Amino acid sequence: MKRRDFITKSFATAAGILTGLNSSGISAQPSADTEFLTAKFPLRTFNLPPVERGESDHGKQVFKLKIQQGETRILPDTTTQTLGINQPFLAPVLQMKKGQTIQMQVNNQLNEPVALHWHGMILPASEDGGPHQEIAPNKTWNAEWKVINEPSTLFYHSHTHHKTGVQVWKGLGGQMQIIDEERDKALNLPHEYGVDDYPVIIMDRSFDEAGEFYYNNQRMNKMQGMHGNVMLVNGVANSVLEPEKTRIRLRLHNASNARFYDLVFSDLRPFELIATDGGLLSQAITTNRVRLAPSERAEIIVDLSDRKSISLRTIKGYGNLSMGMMRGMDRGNLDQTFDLMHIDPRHSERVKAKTLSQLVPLPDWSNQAVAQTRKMNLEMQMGPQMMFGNGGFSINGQSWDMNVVNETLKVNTFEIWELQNPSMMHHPFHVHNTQFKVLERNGKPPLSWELGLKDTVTVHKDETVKILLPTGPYSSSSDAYMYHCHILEHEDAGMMGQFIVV
Ligand SMILES: [Cu+2]
Repeated sequence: MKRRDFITKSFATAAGILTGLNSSGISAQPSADTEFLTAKFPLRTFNLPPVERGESDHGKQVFKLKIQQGETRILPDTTTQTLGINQPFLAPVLQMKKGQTIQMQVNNQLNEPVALHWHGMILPASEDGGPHQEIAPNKTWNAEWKVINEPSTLFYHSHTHHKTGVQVWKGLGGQMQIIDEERDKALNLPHEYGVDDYPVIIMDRSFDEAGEFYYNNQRMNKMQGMHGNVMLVNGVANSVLEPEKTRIRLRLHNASNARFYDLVFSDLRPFELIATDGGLLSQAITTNRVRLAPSERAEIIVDLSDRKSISLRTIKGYGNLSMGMMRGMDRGNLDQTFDLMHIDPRHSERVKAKTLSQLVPLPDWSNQAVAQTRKMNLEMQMGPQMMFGNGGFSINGQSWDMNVVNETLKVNTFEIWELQNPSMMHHPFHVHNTQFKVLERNGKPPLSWELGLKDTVTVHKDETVKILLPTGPYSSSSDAYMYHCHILEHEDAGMMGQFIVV
């Protein structure tokens, strides 16, 4: 694309967002401000993030993580100021094994505080990296825990007080993988990183006329969450994966601030869904679509032995639009069909498709006593509070307060949480320190992509979702865990609470 052309379009984007509340800016018509730019970028090679496995030191695996500023060429013809961990933008994939004791040495080179959270991990609250564990500029925070999670694909990202959205947007997030090669070999699962096992970290970003990230979490962007018109996979737009083999595992990971994806391949080919947030399903599910809300992960196995080039695509219909009167606003931006990346297997080594049988049995909690049932009401209040400042979002009538512990759980028990959403939008609800089971969705069985263990579940508008949640083995009367909406602008605006486990 010509530079001038690009500047015009990206400027229109920013201008469209800025005028979002003016009557002149409200329009259901497709216009320049809803145009997706990714397809106009030159094709680039798939970016395989570097992998880090830590260094063994006195029985611990030590990871040294440096939070830093950088400059990155994301747009075709200019650079963008970015944030990253051990690299200018985004972060390495951290691989670890169940049973290892992990020490994360997190050094903050920014001139603002950062908290770094290990999303999906079961660990003591003091090590969790929530807003209470802020790292001051030039300081190092050591977090240490023994990995007791099952092998799974997890997420690490900024969780800084009122700054989670903007820091993740600029690049403070990456994928963690708890791996078990022997088990995967026995189960016939592709497991060689960058050979037949690839992270696919999906996010959208928008840019201003100077090519810098555009981020503004007020007004419509606060209500809908920040959406962008440039789609990135592992930090790169419009990329092509040429896998080494024709049978590949993709660790799909929605690392977007607010965008929901309904993922298919361009030829609607079926694939095997093998894992959700918390690890493997009891058996693979053959499907041709999977929906991912912000922070959700799904591992799939794709057979490319026909050597046809395909694209990974999100299809219109699952944008976060359930907003009654507001439905017309920004429709194009929130809900469109577009490609995320392409896969070209013409030169891949042919691997026979294999039928997957049973994977691993999920824990049977059907006879567990339920210690407590709680209701979580996810609320958005309309009015000036919603449009400006940090308020307007709450759970059970309370916006997040650093100094208020909302719930007290008993260690090593099970609870049922009933998540209710009377608001205008879907909310992906995340609970720290647990992998839970979705029991029912409006009295019906959970959807096919949420049959496994989960740490985030979407509560659609007007729905009630019941989850069964183990409270875990760690207790502390002083350190709290968070539960919150994973639309990061909603989290920052108060749709978050904290609990202690005693
Ligand atoms: Cu939300």
